[in-house]
Amino acid sequence: MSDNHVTGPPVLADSSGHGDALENLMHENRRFSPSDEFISGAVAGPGLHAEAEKDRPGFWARQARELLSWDRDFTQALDWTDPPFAKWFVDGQINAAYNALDRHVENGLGDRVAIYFEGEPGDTRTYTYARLTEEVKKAANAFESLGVTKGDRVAVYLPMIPEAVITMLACARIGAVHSVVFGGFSADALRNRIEDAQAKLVITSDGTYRRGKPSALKPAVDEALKAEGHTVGHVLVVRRNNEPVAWTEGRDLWWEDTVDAASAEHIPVGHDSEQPLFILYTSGTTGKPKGILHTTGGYLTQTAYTHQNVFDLKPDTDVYWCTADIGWVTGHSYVTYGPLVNGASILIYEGTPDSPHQGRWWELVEKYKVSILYTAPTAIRTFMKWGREIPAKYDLSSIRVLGSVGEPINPEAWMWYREVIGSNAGKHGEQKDNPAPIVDTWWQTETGAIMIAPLPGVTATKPGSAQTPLPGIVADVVDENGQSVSNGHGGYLVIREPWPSMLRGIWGDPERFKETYWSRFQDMYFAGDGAKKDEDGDIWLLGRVDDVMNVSGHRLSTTEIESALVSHPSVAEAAVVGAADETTGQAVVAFVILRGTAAEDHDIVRTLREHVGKEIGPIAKPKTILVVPELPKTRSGKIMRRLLQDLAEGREAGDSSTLADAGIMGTITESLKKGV
Ligand code: 6R9
Repeated sequence: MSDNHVTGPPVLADSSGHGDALENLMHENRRFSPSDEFISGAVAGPGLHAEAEKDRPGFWARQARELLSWDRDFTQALDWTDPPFAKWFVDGQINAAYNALDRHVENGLGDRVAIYFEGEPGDTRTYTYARLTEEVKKAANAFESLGVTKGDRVAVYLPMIPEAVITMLACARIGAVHSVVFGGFSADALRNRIEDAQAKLVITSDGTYRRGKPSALKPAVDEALKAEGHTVGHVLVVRRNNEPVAWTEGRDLWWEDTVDAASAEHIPVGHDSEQPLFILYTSGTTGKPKGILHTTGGYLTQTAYTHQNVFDLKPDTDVYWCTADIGWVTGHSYVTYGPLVNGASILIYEGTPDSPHQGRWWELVEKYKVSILYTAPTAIRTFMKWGREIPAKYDLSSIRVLGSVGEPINPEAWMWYREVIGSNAGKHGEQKDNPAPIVDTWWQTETGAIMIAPLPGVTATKPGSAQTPLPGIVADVVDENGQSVSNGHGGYLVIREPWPSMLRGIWGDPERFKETYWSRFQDMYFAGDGAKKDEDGDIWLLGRVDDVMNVSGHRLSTTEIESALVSHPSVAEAAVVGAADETTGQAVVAFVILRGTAAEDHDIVRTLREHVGKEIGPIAKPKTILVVPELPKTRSGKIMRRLLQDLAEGREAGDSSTLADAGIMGTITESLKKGV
């Protein structure tokens, strides 16, 4: 199966996970214009679109020069002579860490808070820009002393603690390429990523805290490095929860002995604009996760530009909180790079939203006077379930911009976000006259930064729509043949022109890069999402049209989970679908055919869930595993997941006329009723 394989017309299949969402969406006609007050103070004005349309590379060149400090100016904004391999800001030299740190200190902002940190147990730390710069310099010296040099890969397996940001920036400073692996991924997943990137150094912690209890991380690193022949020379361990850890002498080092002891003098050098900055693995439609490669100059330009304009950032007064984990691209672009390059004050919170109580986030907003909040629909829907009286107990009056990312936001969640969070003007039920604008931001690991979103002082927002490509971005919705659809119609979301923060490739596999993203439609980047243009030409995202599921805003591949299931000796065959789920958007539902006597094992479902957790990570564990005698297949042997999805979502199965065995759906339904 090829990577760009499309499983069905997106306008028919609503994979956004909200039942009749598509129909409802198209009848959504509420509009919320920005207030006069917001417009008059807004960072982004309507002129940006016009400027970008006139001369796109020139527009980006201006952003690059105004938002960033270059060690050597670039000679050309874009080199697109060898598509799809783009070079942005050609010949430029720049240091990402200098841009995120030193230059703010040189500009007299050393005392501004860069990071407010709140640990799950309630411990706090504050890093000013001066202190953060010093910490990053020490880390850069320490990494160099461990033999890490420009171009080397560093695997990062850390919780949401300041050392995660320090590590990323220290790598960037010395030109090393970080590969952050989400702490919720298993030892096997970590080993695969370490091997694929041939990492030299791993940075981890003893662990973290989860719902009031210590939770371990280092054992997974030990497990991942058990096999001979890996490339890792050292494991640097941050002490976080003080739990005892196993120790490999000569390989393992404590952060406090190594980094804290290093010199705080470190002179940054400019790296080529196209110097690799990081690799981040993401799920595609084939089994093996892809290492998405991002480089320096273009990535920094677009993350800083979008962070400033989409969130209307006023860095001297705002407190910005993006709730994403650094294990995801949102944590790269909108926890670390965009905000710090822009000199913002950010909040980092280590734990879960319900620890020790379900008001923890709102308590943090009140405590730190968070003014910009950026989170995911799955979190909003969870808060909806917990009840509006919880946030109402807190003073959220500081909030002035709200962001959403990760999956389509259904209009109900959008309205709740606006009314309950964006309108709160105090803990006694006071309401704002002008609720905070909501920006629904569409983008991907591959796009590096936000691509489609309203501009808060410009766009009249619509609940549930990401609306307009940002100035400088040329996105479109096209039909099967790559023709632009007219307003009121649906199709496939594509990007027509290169953009600065676009992925530069898949680590170690240039062919797969072309094949995956650039072969479905000629000369266009195909994102994997279905979308629709409404009567105004605004874009509504409808979810993935390939075999990628979106569970709580996390990308999971059906094929990857299927491979994990069939790797268990009891499983003969498996098919996985994403079924609509009220809270998580989609939930993983697996249909399995068991081997031999495995069906007699009463614990088999639990065993298989654990097995997937071990192979990929707890987030990939199927919510439901259904044991079936057969799977519906076409004559060419392709599993018809659409039919299984109907079953998983409690519907009558749809058209099964292309099945090799027409009676199969009846057999499956019967067996599910009886229990095999
Ligand atoms: C940033 C991020 C990307 C996929 C993407 C799409 C979905 C993200 C969305 C959205 C509708 C939004 N997605 N933002 N769908 N509206 N505002 O999430 O990156 O983890 O790579 O996922 O997420 O399906 O293709 P990533």
